[in-house]
Amino acid sequence: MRTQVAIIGSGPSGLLLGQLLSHAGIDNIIVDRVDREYILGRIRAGVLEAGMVGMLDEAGAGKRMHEEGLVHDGFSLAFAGGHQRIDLQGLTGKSVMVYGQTEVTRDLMDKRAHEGGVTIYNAANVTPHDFEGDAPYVTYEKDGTTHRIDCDFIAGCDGYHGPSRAAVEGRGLKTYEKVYPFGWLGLLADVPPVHHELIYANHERGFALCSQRSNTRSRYYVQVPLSDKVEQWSDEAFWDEIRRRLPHPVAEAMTTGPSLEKSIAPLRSFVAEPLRFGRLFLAGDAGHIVPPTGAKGLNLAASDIRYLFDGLRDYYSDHSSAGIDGYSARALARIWKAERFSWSMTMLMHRFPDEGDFGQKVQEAELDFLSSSTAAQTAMAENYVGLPY
Ligand code: FAS
Ligand code: PHB
Repeated sequence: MRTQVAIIGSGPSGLLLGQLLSHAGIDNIIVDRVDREYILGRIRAGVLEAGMVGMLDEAGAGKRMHEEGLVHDGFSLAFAGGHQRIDLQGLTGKSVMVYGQTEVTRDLMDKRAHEGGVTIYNAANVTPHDFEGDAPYVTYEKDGTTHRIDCDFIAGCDGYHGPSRAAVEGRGLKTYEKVYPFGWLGLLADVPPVHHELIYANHERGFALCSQRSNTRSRYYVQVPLSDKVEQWSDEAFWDEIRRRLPHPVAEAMTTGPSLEKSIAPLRSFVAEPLRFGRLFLAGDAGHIVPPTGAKGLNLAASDIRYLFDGLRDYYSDHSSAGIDGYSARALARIWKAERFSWSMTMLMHRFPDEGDFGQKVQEAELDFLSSSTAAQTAMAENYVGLPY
C-alpha cells in the first residue's frame, strides 16, 4: 500500500488529523492495534476547549457535539466546607463544552467511515521505519501476513505506550516526567449530575471531582492511593467517600446509582522533546501526558494536530516545509504551559501524604486568596478555557 501520511493510532489525535488531511485532499491511512469497540470502551476526558470544538467542526464531526454537548460558563472549587465559582465567561468571554471523549471519538470514527477513510484495526506489531530518510514506511501484521504502507510522513498518534516514541528513544529524545503519589478512581453512572457545572473539591481526605456527560449521566472521581485496586471499591463505598469530600449541601443533593464503569488512572506529567524526527511526528499522548486535573490532555492533542496539519497542508500545497520544520517548537511552547497549569491545579487540589496538615492549610490559604482575587481567578480561567493556539 502507499499513502501520503500514515497515521499510527485511531484515538482523537489520529482521527482528527485524518479528517483534516482528507478534507484537504491529502491521502492518509490510520492503523490501530485494537478495534473500534475497544477504543470506544475507554472512558476518558470530558471537557473540550473552544479550540477543540472548532477543530471538530473543521473536521466535519461537530454536529452531535453541538446538539448534545453542554456549554459550561464556569466551574466551582470546593474547599473548607464552602465553594468558589470561577466565572469563565465573565472573566474570559469564553466557555467550555462538556462532551465525553468517547463521543468525540465516535463522531470522528463515524465521519471517517462515512467519507470512505481507510482505518486498519487489529493491526499487530505496528512499526515505523526509515523515517530519517525520504521514504518512510510502516509495517504491521494482520491475518498472519506482514503488510507495508509506504508514505511521505508518519504521524505517531499512538498514545503514551505506542511504538512511535519508542522508535526514537536513543535518537536524541529527551523526556521530562513527574509521577504523582496517587491515582483517580473514576465512576460513570446514569444519574443526574449533582450540580449544573463541574465541582473540583479539595478535602483533607483527598481530591474529588463532580463532572458529567449529559443531564442524565454523571462522571465522578476521587483521589485514591496508588496501591488501591478498583475491585476494592464497591459502588456504595465510592458514593460514601465522594460525599465525605464535598460541602454538605452538595453531598446531600447527590443522586447515587449503579456504576456503568469504574477504573483507576495513574497521574503523571510527561513531555518528550523534540516531537519530530525526520519524517516522523509525535502528537497527542505519544508526546506528552498531563494529570487530568486541568482537563488538558485531550485538548493538547487538538493543538498538536492544528500545528501538524497546518504544516503538512502547506508542504503539499505550497511546497513549504516551514510548518513541519517549526511543528515541534510551536507545539512544545503550548504543551509546557498546559503542563504547568495541570501541575499547579494538581498540587493545589490533592492531598499529598508527605505534606500533612501544614500542606492542607497552605492549600486552603491559596484557595481562600483565589476567592478574593479577581486577578488570580482570571489567570486560572484563562488557562482552563485554553490558551491561544
Ligand atoms: P490515545 O491514547 O487516546 O490513542 C492512542 C491510540 O493509539 C489508541 O487507539 C491505541 O489503541 C493506539 N495504539 C497504541 N499502541 C499502538 C500500537 N502499538 N500500534 C497501533 N496502535 C496503537 N484527559 C483529559 O483531558 N481528562 C481526563 O479525565 C482524562 N482521563 C484519562 C484517563 C486515562 C486512563 C488515560 C490513559 C488518559 C486520560 N486523559 C484525560 C487523557 C486522554 O484523554 C488523552 O489526552 C487522549 O486520549 C489523547 O488522545 P490520543 O493522543 O489520540 O491518544
Ligand atoms: C471528566 O469529565 O472526565 C473530566 C472533567 C474535567 C477534568 C477531568 C476529567 O479536569
